[in-house]
Amino acid sequence: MAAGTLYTYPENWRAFKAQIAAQYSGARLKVASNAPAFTFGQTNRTPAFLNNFPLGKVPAYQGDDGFCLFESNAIAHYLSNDALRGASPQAAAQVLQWVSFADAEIIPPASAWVFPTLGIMQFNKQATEQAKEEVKKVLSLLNQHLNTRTFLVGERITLADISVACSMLWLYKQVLEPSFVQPYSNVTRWFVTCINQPQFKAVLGEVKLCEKMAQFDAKKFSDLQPKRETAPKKEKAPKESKPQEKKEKKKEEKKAAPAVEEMDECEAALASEPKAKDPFALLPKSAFVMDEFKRKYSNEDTLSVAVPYFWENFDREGYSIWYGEYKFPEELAMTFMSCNLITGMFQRLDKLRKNGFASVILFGGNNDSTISGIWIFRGQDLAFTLSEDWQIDYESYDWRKLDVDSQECKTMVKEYFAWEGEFKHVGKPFNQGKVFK
Ligand SMILES: N[C@@H](CCC(=O)N[C@@H](CS)C(=O)NCC(=O)O)C(=O)O
Repeated sequence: MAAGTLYTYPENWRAFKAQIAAQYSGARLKVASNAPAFTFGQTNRTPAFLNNFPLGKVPAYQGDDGFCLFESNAIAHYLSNDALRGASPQAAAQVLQWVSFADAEIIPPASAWVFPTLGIMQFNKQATEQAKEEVKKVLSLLNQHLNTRTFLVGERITLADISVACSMLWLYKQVLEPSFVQPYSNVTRWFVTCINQPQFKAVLGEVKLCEKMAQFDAKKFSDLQPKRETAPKKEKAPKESKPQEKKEKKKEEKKAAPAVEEMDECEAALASEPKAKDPFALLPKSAFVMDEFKRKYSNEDTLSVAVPYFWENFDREGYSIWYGEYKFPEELAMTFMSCNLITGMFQRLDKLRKNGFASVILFGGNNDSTISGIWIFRGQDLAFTLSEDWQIDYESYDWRKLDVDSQECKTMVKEYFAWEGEFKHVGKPFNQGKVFK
C-alpha cells in the first residue's frame, strides 16, 4: 500500500484526483499544502524540491520510500487500487480514455470560461462564447454516454469518474447554472452522485453547485494585478487555451493599452500567498556574502580554499556559529531514516537558506548513531526562534553558541565543513554528511 506526501497548493483540483483515489484505495497520503511543510512558489523552487521534481510543478508526490512522481494523473493512478484503474484491460483502457478526455477536451474550454469569472484571466467575449460551445459539446457527449450508465466505466466509480468530475468541478461551481445544464440531466445526476460519495466528500467537502452563471469579475481581476507584481517571478506555465483564443487575445491587447496580462490558476494561487516578512530585516548589512562562501564551498576544495575563505571573510558581528546535537540518539534506528530526518529538517528550513549554512553529520551505523552539526546564522541569536516556520525540528537538538575565537570552534568548523578529522567529542565514525546551503 502506497504511503507518502502530496505537495500542492490548497484547493488544487489536480491534487484532488490523487486525494480522492487515495480515499478509495486506503493509500496513506499526507498533504503538504501550507507552510511550514510546503509553500507554493517557494518550496517548489528550492534545489531540494527540483532535485526530486525537475519541473517544480505541483501536485508532486514523494513516497515514504523515496519514490517520486509528478503529473497529477500519474500520481492518481499510482495511489489508486485495481478497481479504480479498471479491472480488465478494456476497462483500464477506457479509464485512460476518460482521463485523457478530461485533460484534452474539458480543461481547455473550462479554463477559458471559468478563469475570467474568478478574476484570474481577462475577459474576451468571443473566447468565452467559443468555450461555452465546446463545453456544450462535452456535456452532450457525456450525457449520451451516461444515458444508460451510472458511472463512466463499468458499474463502480473508477479513476475515470474521479478525473472527469474533478475537471468539471469549477464549471459546476461557477457557471453551469440549472438552465444551462437542463438538457444534460444525466451528467448532473452523475456529477452529484460522485461528489456525494464519502470518499469525494472527505476531500472536496460540501460542493455548492452554481445557481447563477458567474460573469467576469473585473474588480477581482484588477485587484489581483498589483499583487501579481509582488509575487515571485516564475516561468509562465503553458496556458490551457486554444491557439485561436490566443490570437484573439493578442488582438485585444493591441487595442487596449496599457495591456493587462492575464493570470493562470497557478499564478493566482501565487499572488494570493501572503508575502512573508523577512525575520532578519532589522539587522544591519553584513560584509560577509553568504552566497559567495557557499559557491566556494560547493565548487572548490574545502580544506585549502573554502575554510580559509570562511575565516578571512567571516563577520563575527553579523553572524554567529552554533553547534547542534540531536537529543535523542537512542531513537535513531536505521541510518537512512536518520538521513531523512536531517534532509527533512533542511527542507522545512528552506526560507533560512539566504541567511544560514550548516554541515550536519551522521556518525555511527544502524541502531548506534548520533547526529551533530555546525550551523552559521545571521545575527547573534538562534535563528529558529525568529519564525514559526522554523520551529519544528530545532527543539530536538541541543544548541551551543561557539566562541568564534576558540580553538574548539576552529577545529569544529574545519572538521564539520570537510567531513574529516578526529571529531573527538563524538566517539563514533563518520557515516554520512549533509549540507544546508
Ligand atoms: N499537467 C500537470 C500540470 C501541473 C501544473 O501546471 N502545476 C502548476 C500549478 S497549476 C504549477 O505547479 N506551476 C508551478 C510553476 O509553473 O512554477 C499535472 O496535471 O500535474
